[in-house]
Amino acid sequence: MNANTLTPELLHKMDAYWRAANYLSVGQIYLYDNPLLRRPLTLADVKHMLLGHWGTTPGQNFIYVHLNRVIKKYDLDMIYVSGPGHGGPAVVGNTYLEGTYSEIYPNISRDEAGLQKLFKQFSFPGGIPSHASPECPGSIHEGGELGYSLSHSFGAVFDNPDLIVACVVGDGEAETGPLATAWQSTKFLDPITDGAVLPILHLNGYKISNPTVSARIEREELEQFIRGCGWTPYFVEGHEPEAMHQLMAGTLEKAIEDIHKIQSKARHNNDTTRPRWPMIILASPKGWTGPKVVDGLQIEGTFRAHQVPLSDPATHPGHLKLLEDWLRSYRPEELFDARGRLKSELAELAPEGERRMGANPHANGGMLLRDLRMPDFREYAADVPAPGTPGIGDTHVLGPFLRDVMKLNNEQRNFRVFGPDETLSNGLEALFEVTQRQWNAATVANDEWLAPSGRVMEMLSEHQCEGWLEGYLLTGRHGVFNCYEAFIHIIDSMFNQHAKWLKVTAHLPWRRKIASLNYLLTSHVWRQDHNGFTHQDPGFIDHVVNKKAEVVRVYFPPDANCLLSVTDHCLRSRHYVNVVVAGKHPAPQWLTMDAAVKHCSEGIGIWQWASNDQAVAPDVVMACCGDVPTLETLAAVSILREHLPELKIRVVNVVDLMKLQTPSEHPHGLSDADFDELFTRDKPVIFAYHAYPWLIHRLTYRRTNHHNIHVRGYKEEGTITTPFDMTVLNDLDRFHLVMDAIDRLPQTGDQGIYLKQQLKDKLIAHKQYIDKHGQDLPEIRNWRWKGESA
Ligand SMILES: Cc1ncc(C[n+]2csc(CCOP(=O)(O)OP(=O)(O)O)c2C)c(N)n1
Repeated sequence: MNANTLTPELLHKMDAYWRAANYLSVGQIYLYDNPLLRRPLTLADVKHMLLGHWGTTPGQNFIYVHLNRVIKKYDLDMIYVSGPGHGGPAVVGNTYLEGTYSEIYPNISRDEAGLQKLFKQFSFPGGIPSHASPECPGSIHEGGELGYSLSHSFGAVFDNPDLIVACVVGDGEAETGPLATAWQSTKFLDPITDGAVLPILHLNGYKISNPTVSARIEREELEQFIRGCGWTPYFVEGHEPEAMHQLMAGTLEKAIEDIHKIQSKARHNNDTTRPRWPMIILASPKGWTGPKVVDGLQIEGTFRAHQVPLSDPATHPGHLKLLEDWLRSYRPEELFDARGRLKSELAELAPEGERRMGANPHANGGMLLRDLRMPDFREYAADVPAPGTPGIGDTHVLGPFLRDVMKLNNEQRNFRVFGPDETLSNGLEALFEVTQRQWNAATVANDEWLAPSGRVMEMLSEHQCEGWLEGYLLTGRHGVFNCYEAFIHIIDSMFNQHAKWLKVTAHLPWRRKIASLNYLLTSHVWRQDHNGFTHQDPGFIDHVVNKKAEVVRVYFPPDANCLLSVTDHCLRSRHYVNVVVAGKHPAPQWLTMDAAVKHCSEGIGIWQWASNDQAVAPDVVMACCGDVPTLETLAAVSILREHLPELKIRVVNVVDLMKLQTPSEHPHGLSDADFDELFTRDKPVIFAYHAYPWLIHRLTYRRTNHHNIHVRGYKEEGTITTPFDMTVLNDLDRFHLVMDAIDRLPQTGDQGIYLKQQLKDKLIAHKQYIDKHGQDLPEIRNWRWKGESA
């Protein structure tokens, strides 16, 4: 690498800029006042609670100043993703130095008063978090939970051919499962239509109190690992600033030029051969430029530099002087002018306008968000001449609608479908009529629907699907994640982080709203006939509803027309996480499209055509939520109505789960009066629910009639068995539902007792039949709703 990339003058200035960023970082962690050290440091100038992570910060400051230079030199459209986002002082400090911070937060002005506030607010009550949090301009990745930086970065560059994401990967972070797999993302990147990710593995050697694996294997082994993942690694290693600046500058130029060469070769020759993308391994001391030795212990270059290297001087008096020496070592008087503003000859090193990484619109994706062009979902309706009409499988009906969303937005290139190798299995085969799976590794005869450019993203890593989609949404595009219901749990924690991001950004006026994160969960718990227990887990819903009501929505469309209506709504929505649970197997259809639109708009309602309590108060409410519970409930209602015709039954179907909560808990919540009207104040409610039953209690515990709500759902009884037997194992089947009703309706008297006996016998007959024939009884398989029409 050229050791003279930088002129001495430029090197000197860049080093000064780096010192300024380091100074601001230490200031943020420690200082309450006296931001320019105009007077000797006193105890009163130091914060009481010292929080933050120093160790990663100087390395990230170093990277940032060097990225600024190449952005200017090559006029790059670049954003910065901080994997070890706990190094918040680096991104906050750098966006302050480049001016974006004060533009967004004028109170944090570019002068001494602003500096004082910048320092004080960091990790301070009422201030900002210590990570690259949503409050930080230029950030699409908080980095609090490690592991997702590279996936987010790839999501950001899909369909952004001119964008480069500089992604700092912590060497500790690199040990996480999601990150370790994310290196493979290059096999899913089209060099023509997508941008580039430049990973910078920050090999500072340590995590919180351990060495990192990458740092303690032979350099050659590390190099081979990275090469094995398809990248060309460039090492920048050392600790002596001058040499490191030259090395980093030369290496970055090489990497950017490699990227440009790859892209222009691909774009000019229409050559999509999978390139070896460059990446950088920056090996620098942890806590670089910080205190070397404190109280006899080595700090710089060890794990001890991870958080705050010096303790509270109130309890460690000697540390006050060490802190002052440390701060003064950056020579702030050379960096800031009399007003406390970064000197102009240094400030001019930063890019200008939207080329500043803190001001790049890609990092505030809502600014770039364009509405999807939407087909009319009504045109994809399943024909439902009467309730109970057999259907082909609800997701198979949805497929053509998604296909046409894809087609209509092909030109805008802002819609993708993500999934871990299940798009076909989940019934969305229609997508492949208009697009392919994006795939940039080898193909052989008999492969299907693989192409360098495609809009279906399938890697067998739920983490990548989630991370890519999040990155895609955060940079202003739209998408759907289709997944087996049981395995969506793999990304529980990623969902958490995204939901937190949405909650915080919803209240930051300068952050524009982004498209919702849409999950289509199918191949669900009730229809895992051949996969069995491992594939039966509807618990993601319980997890999701823990999150802020303003952010989460959960939908259980009972049939295909409802699924179309709900999906249309979700794709148009903003800044939510929408969870839609739907079946893919042939199942009865209940509502015409008109009825479905009304039902889904209300989210919950009485199915009048299935009820017979129009003239008088009901004796029992049969409620259902989910496609299979709806089927079993209607079958139960038909048994009740045939055998106990006097009984007045009301059927309530729930599409929007959040309707069950009170409006004080969720904006969709039904008022108490409306809830009482549907569920009565005092009649038994038999509630058949798709997932774990206790959630319904959790959502309704404040309601008048809560003590009468009897819920059936999945209670962790599963195996490989017939569809109906799955419901029997969990007492959700029609026979149990009828027996539940009879138990709560003493007025059914002997008729009820006799019916119950018949149903118990039926359950035994069912078991005997499936044991012998391996399929459900004909009367179950062929059951059709014979009641009145919708
Ligand atoms: C998933 C996850 N596990 C654990 C932690 C706790 N944690 C915070 S920082 C850190 C070490 C990070 O090391 P590295 O990625 O190398 O960053 P750096 O050394 O640059 O700070 C750990 C384990 C976390 N934030 N996220």
